[in-house]
Amino acid sequence: MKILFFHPERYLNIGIPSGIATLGALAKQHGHEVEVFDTTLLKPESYATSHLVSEKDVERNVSAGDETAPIVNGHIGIFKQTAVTLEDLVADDKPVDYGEELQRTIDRFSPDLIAVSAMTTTFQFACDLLNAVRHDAKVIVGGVHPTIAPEDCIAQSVIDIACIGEADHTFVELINRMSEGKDYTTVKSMWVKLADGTVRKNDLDPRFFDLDGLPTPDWSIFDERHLFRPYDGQVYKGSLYSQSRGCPMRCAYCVDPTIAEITGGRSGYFRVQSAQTTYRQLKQLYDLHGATWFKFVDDTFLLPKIEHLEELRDLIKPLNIKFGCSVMPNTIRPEKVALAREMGCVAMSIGVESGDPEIRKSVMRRYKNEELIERLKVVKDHGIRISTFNMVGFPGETREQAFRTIELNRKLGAEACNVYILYPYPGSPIAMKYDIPLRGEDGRIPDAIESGKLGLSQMSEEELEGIRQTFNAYLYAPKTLWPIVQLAERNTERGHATLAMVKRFITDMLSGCEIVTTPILDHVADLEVVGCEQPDLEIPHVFSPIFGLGYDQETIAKIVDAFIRHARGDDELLERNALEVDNPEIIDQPPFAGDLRSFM
Ligand code: B12
Ligand code: SF4
Repeated sequence: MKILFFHPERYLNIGIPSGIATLGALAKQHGHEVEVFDTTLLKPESYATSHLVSEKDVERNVSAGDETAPIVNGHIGIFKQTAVTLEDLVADDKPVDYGEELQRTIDRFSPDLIAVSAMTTTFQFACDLLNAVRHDAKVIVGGVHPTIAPEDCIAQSVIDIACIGEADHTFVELINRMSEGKDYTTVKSMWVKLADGTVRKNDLDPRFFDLDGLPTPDWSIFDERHLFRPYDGQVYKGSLYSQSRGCPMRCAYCVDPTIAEITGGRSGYFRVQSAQTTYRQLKQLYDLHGATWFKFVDDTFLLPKIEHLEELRDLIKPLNIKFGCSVMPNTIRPEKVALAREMGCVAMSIGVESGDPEIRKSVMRRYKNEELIERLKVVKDHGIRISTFNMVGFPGETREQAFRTIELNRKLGAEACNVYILYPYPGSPIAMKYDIPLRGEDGRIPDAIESGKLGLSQMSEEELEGIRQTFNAYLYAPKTLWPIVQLAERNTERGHATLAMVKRFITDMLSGCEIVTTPILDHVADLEVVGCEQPDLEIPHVFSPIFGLGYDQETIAKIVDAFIRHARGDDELLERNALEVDNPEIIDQPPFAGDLRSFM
C-alpha cells in the first residue's frame, strides 16, 4: 500500500520530525511504499501575501547550537557565520504553489493513504492544502493536535481518520488491515468517519512501552537538506532525535499534562529507551547519513537516572558526536551535566519562561531566581552553550513582571534567548481555565503569533508585541540606552527604523567591532533646546539617522540624555557577558568533510 506522509511545516523550519521518520520506517518494515510531502523546503510562491504561508512563517527559534542568528524577529546576531546559510540551501529553487505541488505529488505517487502529522499550529495549513487538491486516498491525521482535539480534526471534511496518541502500534495495525482489505474502522485509538457519516470512536490503545523494539527513524524519506546543521562557523550533518517519550512535569501552559491524562495517566508516562538502542540508532544514522550533530528532542534530556546517563556516556562517547538538547532547570545537577558534556553535548535549551517567581509559581514552575542562576552557571562552567526560552503575556502579568524576565536573562548570560507571547494551546491547563476557544469567529485556528489578542495579561496587544520584538535588544543593550529601545517597541516605521539601529549597535558591540562615534553637534543644531550642556558629546555613529526620524523635541531630549549617560559610563553592564564564556571543544569532532554543495 502507498502511504504519502504530509509534514506541513513552515518554510525553512528544518529538522526531520521523529514521528514521521519512525512511522515511515515501521511502514516500510511491513512492506508498504512510503513518500513524504514536506513543505519545509518548498519555496512559497509569495509568502508575503498568501494566506497559506506568510512572512511570519519564516520566523524560527534560535538555539545556541545554530548558525548566526538572523537579525530578524528580535534576535541579535552573535554567533559565527557559516560559509553556507539556510537561505543558500534553497537559493536555486523555484517558488512553487503549494497546492499545485501537492497535486503533482498525488498524481505521480497515487497514494492509498495520506498521513498528516499535525500540531495545532500546522493543522489549519494542512487542511487548507488538502482542500485545494483532488485525490482518492483516505486521509489520516496524527500527532499532538488530534491527540488533544480529535473532535476538531474529525469535523474537517478533508479528514477521514484521527489518531489519538502515539501510533507506533496502531498505525501499523491500521495500514496492514487497510492493505489486506480488512475492517480498519475498529483499530484502537482511531476515530473513523463511517460511510453513513457517523464517527466510530474506538477505545484508546494501551500506552506504548516497547521503545527498544522500534526501528531507527528513516531519514532517507526526507530531503537531505534537512541534515544541514551549522554550528560555530562550521557545517555538520544531522537532525532531530528522540530517545524518550513523555514528561512528568505539569507546566500550566503546556499540553503535556493533558496528553498524560488522556493516554493513561501520569504514572508511567515518561519512558526512555535503553542506552544501547540510542547508541545503535545514532551509529546507524552516522553510517547511513554521516550524521555527527544531533538535536535531542526529549522534553528533558537530563531526566533519566544517573546510571542511564553513565551507560549512555560510555556507549556514545566514542561516536564523537556533538548534540544539543532541552533540559528542565530542576533536572540540572553537576554530575549529570558533566556526563552530558562528555557525551558530546555542546548546547542546552532551557525553559526559563518568566523571571517573576510569582508568575512562575502560577504556571507550576517553582524555583527561585538564584537557583536558576546557579544551575545555569553549572551548565556554562561545563562549556555548554545555553539558549533560554521565555514567554510574556501570562495571565495577569504586568509590564514590570515582564521586565523581570529580561532582568533575569541579563544575569543568566545565555548565548541565545527566545521569547514568545504565551499561546495557551488547546488542552493546556491555562486554555482550559480561561476557556480559550480553539477556533476564531472565522472558523479558523488562529496563528499563535496573534495570541496577544487574548488579553490574558495586563499589557495591551501592542505592548506585548513591542516587548517581544525588543526583548533581545533590552537584554544586550546597555541600560543607559533603554529609553531608545523603548522607542523601538512601537509598531511604526519610526519604531522599526529605531530598532534596526539598536540591533546594529548591539551586534557591533557584541562582535567586538570598534564603535565609531560622531559629534552630536553634527545632528542637533540647538543643544540648549534639548537640554544638552555637552557640545563635545560623541554619539555612536549607527544612531545618526535617529535625528532624522521626526521625533518631537521632548523625545529628542530623552534620546540625547540617554547618549550623555551612556558616554559618561553610567551603564550597568551585564553581570556575565555571554561572549566571554569559553566553549572549549573537549571533543574534537571534525565538521562535515564533504562538499558543502551536496546540501544545496
Ligand atoms: C521536535 C519538535 C518540533 C520540531 C519538529 C516538529 C515535529 N513535527 O516533530 C520543530 C522545530 C519544527 C517544532 C516547531 C514547533 N513546535 Co514543536 N515540538 C517538538 C517536540 C519537542 C518533539 C516532537 C517529537 O519528535 N516527538 C517524538 C515523536 C516520536 O513523537 P510525535 O512527534 O508526537 O509522534 C508520535 C505521535 O504524535 C504520532 N504521530 C505523529 N505524527 C503522526 C502522523 C500520523 C499519520 C499518525 C497516525 C500518528 C502520528 O505517532 C508518533 C509516534 O508515536 C515536541 C514535544 C514532544 N515531546 O513531542 C514539540 C511540540 C510538538 N511542539 C510544540 C510547539 C508549540 C511548537 C512551536 C509552536 C514552537 C514555536 N513557538 O515555534 C513550533 C510550531 C511550528 C509550526 N510550524 O507551527 C508543541 C505542540 C503543541 C500543540 N498543541 O500542537 C509540542 C507538543 C511541545 C509542547 N509540549 O508544548 N517542534
Ligand atoms: S513545558 Fe516542558 S517541562 Fe513543562 S510539562 Fe511541558 S514538556 Fe514538560
